[in-house]
Amino acid sequence: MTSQNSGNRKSRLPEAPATRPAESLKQDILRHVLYSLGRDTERPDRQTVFRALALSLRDRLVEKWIASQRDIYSRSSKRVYYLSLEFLPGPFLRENLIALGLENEAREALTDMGFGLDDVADEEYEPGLGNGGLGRLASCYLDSMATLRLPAYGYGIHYAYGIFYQLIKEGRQVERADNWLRGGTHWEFERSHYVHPVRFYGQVREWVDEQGRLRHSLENATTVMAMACDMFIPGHKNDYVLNMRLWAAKTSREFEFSFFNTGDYIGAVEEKIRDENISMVLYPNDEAPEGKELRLKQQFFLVSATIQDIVRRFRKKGIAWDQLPRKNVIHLNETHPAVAIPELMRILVDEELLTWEEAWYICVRTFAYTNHTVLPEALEVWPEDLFRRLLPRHLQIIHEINRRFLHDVRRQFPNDPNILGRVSLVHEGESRWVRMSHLAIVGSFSVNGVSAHHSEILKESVFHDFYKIFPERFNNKTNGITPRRWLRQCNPTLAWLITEHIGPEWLTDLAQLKKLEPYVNSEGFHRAWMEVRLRNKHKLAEYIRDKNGITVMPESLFDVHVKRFHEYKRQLLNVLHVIALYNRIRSSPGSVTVPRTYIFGGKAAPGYYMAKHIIRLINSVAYTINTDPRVGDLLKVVFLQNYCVTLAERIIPATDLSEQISTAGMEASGTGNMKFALNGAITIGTHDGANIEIMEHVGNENLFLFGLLSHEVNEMRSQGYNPRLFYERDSELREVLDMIAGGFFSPSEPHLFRDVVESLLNHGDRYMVLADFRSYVYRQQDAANAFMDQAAWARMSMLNTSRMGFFSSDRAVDEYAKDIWGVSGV
Ligand code: CJB
Repeated sequence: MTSQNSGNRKSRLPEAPATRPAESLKQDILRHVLYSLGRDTERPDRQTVFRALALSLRDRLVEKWIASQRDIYSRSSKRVYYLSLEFLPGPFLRENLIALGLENEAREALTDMGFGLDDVADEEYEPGLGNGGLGRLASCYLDSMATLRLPAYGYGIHYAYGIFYQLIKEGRQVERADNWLRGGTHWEFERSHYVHPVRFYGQVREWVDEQGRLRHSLENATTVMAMACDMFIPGHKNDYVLNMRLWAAKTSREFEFSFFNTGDYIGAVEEKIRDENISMVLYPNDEAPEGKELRLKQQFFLVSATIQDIVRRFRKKGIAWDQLPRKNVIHLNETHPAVAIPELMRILVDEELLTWEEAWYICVRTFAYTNHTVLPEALEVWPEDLFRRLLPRHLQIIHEINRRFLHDVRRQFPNDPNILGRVSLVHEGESRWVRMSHLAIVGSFSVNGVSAHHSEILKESVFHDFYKIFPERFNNKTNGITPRRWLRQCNPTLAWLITEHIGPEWLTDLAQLKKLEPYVNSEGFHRAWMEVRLRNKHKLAEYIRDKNGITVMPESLFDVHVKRFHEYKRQLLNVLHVIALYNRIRSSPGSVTVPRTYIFGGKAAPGYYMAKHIIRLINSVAYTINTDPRVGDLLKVVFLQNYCVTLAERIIPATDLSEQISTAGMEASGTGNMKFALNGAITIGTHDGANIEIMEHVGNENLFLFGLLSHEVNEMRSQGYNPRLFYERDSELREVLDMIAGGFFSPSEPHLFRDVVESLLNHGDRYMVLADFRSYVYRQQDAANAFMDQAAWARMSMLNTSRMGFFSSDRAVDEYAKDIWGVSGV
């Protein structure tokens, strides 16, 4: 039964301790309904049952967490601290049930109470504490660290508002605040006793102490408190649980009662609000930092609180500071937390009174940095003035790091004076900027990219000078995804089919999927495989009908492009091809034989005009095509609003063709590409990021690669790329662009999309859309032809899944653990 407001009347007040796990879970749920949520156990609604179930699981998680912590303490293991401004965990319920091995028990307990597990799970609203790939990767890695039993901690920010909720209204993206906490915090513990002061602004005072040492301290600083909120991340059925500690900003005023006694009550409250703003909202910009003061405050807030936590734990050991790197590694997820480097220096030098040399020796052996992007606009820089105002002592420390670093570089490269300006931590021009990637490289013992291709680009171009200076620091760690969420949880029937044939070991050893290969020639397995896939497509078709009112054919080719909207990800290239297909259907009926359903999803940064405009174009094209009777079932275009982890879990298992079509050289890795292929979708993609490695693993014949290679992109650019030539030479492309510019898809506003076409024809087509159009069209035709032979398609699909073992985040995290962190499982 799934009714909203009534449970089964068998629900009772808590009874004596039960013996069966399902019964004991049910008793716990009822206890939480009554004592934690204050509701009548006779008629809890579905949301209440969800929350009570979550609390019952939290009880089990906290017990295992305490045991895991004791284990780490008793072994005195080296610890890994993973610092990230973003985590995108997705809904927790199913993941936690699977990890705890309690799925069947929960189903039974809920059925007994008159509820369905799926309906209860649908009540969960996911915490959107990340923008996209980077935050989701951090969550996959925590899952793997827990499964590998690593002594690790995730550290981030407890944003009160996560990534905005996206609505599509009249074809446009509209942003709504994401109040993910409105339903309460059933998964976490607020630790009001774990608070650390974080100090900004003020002035540096220099003084000489009794021993004649030059000392620095910060005067007149503003203090904000960081309060820990802990969420638990269980390993897969291994009784091991990690902690993701997210800091929430609290005013220090609450801790200073005297403040209120001075009489300015309203002023005090205003200050409280200003302080607590720090953790109010996640910046919704993906790969284009906004450069706002509040963002730098957020970064330092995370860093300062975390380093204090790390130092507190280290101090308890009572060992010398030079042992810090032997006992701890601090991993920087992108440059966002890179101010941790001067912060640790400050503590060691200013507070612990180590010499600069001693402190630097410790720092450079403690930090490791992952770069996730080569987009020039995404490489973080901060105006030096802002830094000086907000973090005056840290800027001094950065200057001193830079002075010593440049001194060494000058000695190493006496004949290349220009190198100094290129590698300096401070860019000196009309205005001065602190370059966070340079700080991160100079202050870390390891610098890694996230796919083989990306790591080569770092060494050869973006950080080439640094590679010459510190060749031993550079390495690659190709990204991975957790198979627990991205197969077992999101595609339970396919997971079940796999387990039935090769056993369950693949869940923690994804290379085992290879064992599926003997079955690719079995007719029975083929049929079962395709039946599962078709069932998934039916479910997605239902969802599309419910949400968008569009009827799509489950048998059609589901061609899916879901990810953040960014010009380099080239959703525009995709829609140009959609329009070309539409024109073929109109001009020569019968020329398009494979019915397709195009599915788009993704958010654009609220201030990113072109990305939002492309969303609008897609929706306008969708409307024109879906309402044109000549098209019928041959072509449908759907934009699903508010793409997030929950929605990804619905879409990915139902996808036939996965669009991974970034301009070569621009997508560092991609992880969506892995999720689709793992679930048996075929990739159409460029030679970019991890696509290249996916190709190497699944075989060239099992995906559709097209387009320029990254060196061809560079050559074409340096030779003077002229997009107009492609327009003039290609009549099909010309027709498509003329339609957009001429208002075909916006008859009431004919000029609406003119600037989209302008960006391609008159503003240089920075992302080489026109240069890749023709080869994309050809490869799309290949994909359609392949889809017509369903047996061959099924084979490709199975081979994709069976050969994706390498892309497990367990493999990736294991490489980090062995090659960078120097830790092993407890
Ligand atoms: N990435 O999501 C982000 N945000 C950034 O600010 C920089 C990079 C993405 O990180 C993913 C995880 O490594 C990559 O797979 C993806 O290519 C990159 O764009």
